[in-house]
Amino acid sequence: MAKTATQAGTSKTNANGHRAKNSAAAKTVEKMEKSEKAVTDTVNPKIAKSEHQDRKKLQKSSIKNLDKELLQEMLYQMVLGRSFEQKCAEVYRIGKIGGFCHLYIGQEAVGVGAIMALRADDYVITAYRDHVQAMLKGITPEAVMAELYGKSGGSVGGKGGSMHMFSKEKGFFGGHGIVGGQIGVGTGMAYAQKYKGGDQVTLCFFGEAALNQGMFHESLNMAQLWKLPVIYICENNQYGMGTSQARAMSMSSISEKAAGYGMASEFVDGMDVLAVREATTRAIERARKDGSPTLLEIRCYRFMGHSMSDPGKYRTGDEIKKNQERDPIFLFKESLKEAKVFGDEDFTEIETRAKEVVAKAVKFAEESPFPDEKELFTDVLA
Ligand SMILES: Cc1ncc(C[n+]2csc(CCOP(=O)(O)OP(=O)(O)O)c2C)c(N)n1
Ligand SMILES: [Mg+2]
Repeated sequence: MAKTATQAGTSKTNANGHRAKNSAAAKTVEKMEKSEKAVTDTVNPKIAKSEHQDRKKLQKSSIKNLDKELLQEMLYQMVLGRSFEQKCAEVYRIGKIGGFCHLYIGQEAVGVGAIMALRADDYVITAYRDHVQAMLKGITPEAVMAELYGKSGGSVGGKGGSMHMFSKEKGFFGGHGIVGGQIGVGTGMAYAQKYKGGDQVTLCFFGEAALNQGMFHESLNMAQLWKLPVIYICENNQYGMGTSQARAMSMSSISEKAAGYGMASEFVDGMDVLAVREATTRAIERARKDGSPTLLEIRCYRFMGHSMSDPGKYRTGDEIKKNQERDPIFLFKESLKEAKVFGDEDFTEIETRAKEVVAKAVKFAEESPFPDEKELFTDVLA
């Protein structure tokens, strides 16, 4: 069952990251909590549809309190992330991008909701599914695409590729390929922030499969003990490569694992960008105030394979379709339209703008030269 923050003194919110504002909303929240199990269980398009409707109600009540420019930027960033990655898939298939390539399609609400709640001087670290998060932290689409192409204009000169976007200036510390490895590094980054005496925070993203690694448990223990300003974001897309969470983890409720370390935690619906933003904002406030860490379990679903080379034989088309009924971009657009914040022409403008940015990024990557041969032995650590 979904959990609210476990620490005394942390804010009391409902499990889905929205504060219940009236009794109708409270009832909807209750229903959502009951259906949490249904999100992951049997393939039932009817349930997916009713969850979509319930979630829309919550979004519409949150939208009323938010600035139109912010809403527009959130939608733009989600659409940009989606268009960018669709283009990645396209150019990967014609051999422009080599090596591993893990797409974020379906998970955009997690990155956008969480990273847009940060200040520019905060830090982010993540795993290899990193293109969209890198852009959200300020690395340009050109530099991300050129990195994917292995070109010198890339964020690390074309020597990192898809899994290793990085920018110290922007506070984006990778792009890591070792599952769970970044949890320890992220904890160290938060230690450095505290040591230096600022009030910056670190968002440390990882997949649910990383939780079975010792690194997760050791890091949470230290972060709580030493009060480190880190927000652990578990993007629970329900699969680690071809293995479902149910087959690999003895306990399904990830947010409850925080209780073992006396840490605050929340379960959040990762299809709802506003719920993600609200839950992350609460966690950030706690971290800035006295360094308290938080574990957020953000339940989502990846619409594409694990990587571009995944044959996808471990799940059915029906299951994917059911989850696509809850597409985070579609949901947010519908809520914005029904709340009369945006009309069709605004969506067209946003989509056109995103496509133009992606086209510019591809042009930049195509025209950027490959790294010089003399770069072969620079930045090499052995
Ligand atoms: C320590 C380690 N073990 C195994 C792998 C191989 N591997 C790469 S991705 C992956 C699955 C990780 O799934 P999850 O953490 O849920 O992230 P997702 O891909 O779903 O975003 C595995 C096992 C690895 N890279 N590192
Ligand atoms: Mg996963």
